[in-house]
Amino acid sequence: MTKVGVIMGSKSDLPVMQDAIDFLKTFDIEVEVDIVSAHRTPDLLMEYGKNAHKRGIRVVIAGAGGAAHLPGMIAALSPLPVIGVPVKSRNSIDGWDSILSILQMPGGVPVATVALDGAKNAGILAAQILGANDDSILNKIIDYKTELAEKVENMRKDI
Ligand code: RP5
Repeated sequence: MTKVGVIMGSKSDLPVMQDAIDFLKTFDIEVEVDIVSAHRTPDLLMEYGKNAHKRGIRVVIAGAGGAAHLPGMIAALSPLPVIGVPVKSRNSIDGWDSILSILQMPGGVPVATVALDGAKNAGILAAQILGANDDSILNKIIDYKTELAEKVENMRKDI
């Protein structure tokens, strides 16, 4: 079964990253969750980046705060698409450090970066990447977008 790998630099990132996990679960997409620290477990980072695709993972969502090297290093090592989630962590100045560390990748090594603490969008984007090649997921995305539009239509009726 196709899997999304959700990794983060610390358990302290989990409250943010949970939004991606929860979204993917509503789509019945298998999620493998782990903690991989670029700076504190560099050997694990190397192992994850080189091998994630060998066990069925097809998209990686990586979240980290502060000097956030995890998404970029996974993108350097892995053939998989990597979605980066900047996290406003306790060691972050104001979030910009994490945003820029994840966003400003050199040409050739892309990380699709979502908004600060924007893990839900990372989950949606991962589902859309899988949905490009899986009609059942694609149809769930279509339904999800219909629901979004209905919510706004209800707001318009209530105002
Ligand atoms: C980063 O440092 C982690 O991704 C986390 O956002 C931040 C703080 O980590 P802890 O001190 O909470 O373990 O590497």
